[in-house]
Amino acid sequence: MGLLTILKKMRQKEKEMRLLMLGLDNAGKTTILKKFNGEDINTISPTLGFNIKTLEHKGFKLNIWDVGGQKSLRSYWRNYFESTDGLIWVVDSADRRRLMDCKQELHSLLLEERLNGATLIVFANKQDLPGALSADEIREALELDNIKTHHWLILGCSAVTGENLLYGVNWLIDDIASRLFTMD
Ligand SMILES: Nc1nc2c(ncn2[C@@H]2O[C@H](COP(=O)(O)OP(=O)(O)OP(=O)(O)O)[C@@H](O)[C@H]2O)c(=O)[nH]1
Ligand SMILES: [Mg+2]
Repeated sequence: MGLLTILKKMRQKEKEMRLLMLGLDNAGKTTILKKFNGEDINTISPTLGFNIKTLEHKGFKLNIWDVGGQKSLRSYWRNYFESTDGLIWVVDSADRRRLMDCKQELHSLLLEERLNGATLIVFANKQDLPGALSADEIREALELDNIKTHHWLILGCSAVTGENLLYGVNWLIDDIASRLFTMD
């Protein structure tokens, strides 16, 4: 039995999943993570390294990695790719100016070999802001329909109101579970 198989079996037993949250700076990654975990969201500052949160949800142990998205930090993203089961791509839906940037960063991630098997959820965040583009508009701008290599879903959400966060995470872990744990 190869090492990878053994590692996979161990994770299967613990029902553990590794989720990686990425996106441009200011998208709302850290706010989403804190809101999802029931923490105060009023004292968040830009992430210069990463945050990791381990939480139990629906019988799974989720290890959620939230990595800073500033341009100078993006070259470090690759350090977090290994063993990623789910990619959470967070978009500031009101940041029209950087949508092309956002699209390019996402599509180059999807070419990464180490993210090959990962399920993708795109959170079109900040839907509570009046100027926010809808999830459909973000889907078009990011050309999500061209993605054939990964299971994906886009959802409008708000880290401030909490809208759709639970639904999105549930969809993500259901999709991952159907790939990883169907042999039980
Ligand atoms: N109105 C509104 N503001 C939000 C929402 N989510 C995040 N914000 C705000 O957006 C700003 C950036 O949020 P962060 O969670 O720090 O963003 P981030 O993606 O972690 O940014 P980096 O750590 O720099 O990569 C903060 O001022 C948040 O309060 C949202 O859903 N609605
Ligand atoms: Mg952050």
